[in-house]
Amino acid sequence: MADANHIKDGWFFESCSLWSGMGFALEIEKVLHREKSRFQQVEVFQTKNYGKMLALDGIIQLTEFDEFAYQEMLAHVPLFAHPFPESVLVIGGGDGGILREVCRHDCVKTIDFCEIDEAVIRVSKQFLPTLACGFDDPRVNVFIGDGYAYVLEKKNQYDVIIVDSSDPVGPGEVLFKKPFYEGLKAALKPDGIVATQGESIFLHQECVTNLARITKQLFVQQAYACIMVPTYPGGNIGICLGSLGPELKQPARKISDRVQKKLQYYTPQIHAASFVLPDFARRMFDNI
Ligand code: SPM
Repeated sequence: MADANHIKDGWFFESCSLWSGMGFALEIEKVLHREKSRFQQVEVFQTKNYGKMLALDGIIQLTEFDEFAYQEMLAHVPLFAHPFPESVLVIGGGDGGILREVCRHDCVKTIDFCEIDEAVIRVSKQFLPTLACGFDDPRVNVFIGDGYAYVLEKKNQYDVIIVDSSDPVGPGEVLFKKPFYEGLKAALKPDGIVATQGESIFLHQECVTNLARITKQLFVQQAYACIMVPTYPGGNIGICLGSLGPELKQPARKISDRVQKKLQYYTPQIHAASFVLPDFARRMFDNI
């Protein structure tokens, strides 16, 4: 967790034990919202150059400037890798950004959405309406509760599961462990795909290799994709994917012109390219 005093002289400073020895700062113009929910400190800032920013416990979750990169990739890589996803589960991501992207898929018939902290949804609806725009979609069923417990109750139900978690510190830590992944596997249909927030190949090598090891043990296919996101530490974040059937590194379906025109990051080309990793990372994964 970041230091509670993360604001100084009009700058928001993010630092965390997960990337110790470095920090990231954004100049802010205004605190738009601040509350202590049952689970965490929820804050929204107006930044000088990056639009609005959502922070949880002092860790940047997104800025309006580049949120599309993370949300589009975490949603569309698994969804386009699946030949016909009808039933989708999204865990976490109360800001609604992932949900917005999932809703773009007409073939998806039901979207179960489980978020532990109602405050994140409420605050995002108020301050980040361009992200929190999918909650009224009739296909969406919202559950407020613990994603870990939710997953363990589900069996053989979903074509795609997306886990938009915060970092593996505190309560979020269980979402990076093998029992959770066993639950995800059991909740998937026989050809299902799971995609989870996979941290950074530069900054969190132990966490990343551990996720890769778990998915390799449990799934038929395992892969890791990289996304450029300037406002995450190191400017990058990854997606850890596991598949019980479909090929992950190529889209299985064509994207319509109508959907493609609405996106800013995802293309079929970047889908494939995001799996081509720098050599140090390739070796890291080869050795697991
Ligand atoms: N829908 C957006 C929510 C963002 N969830 C992931 C946030 C991760 C924040 N920490 C980034 C650290 C990257 N190594």
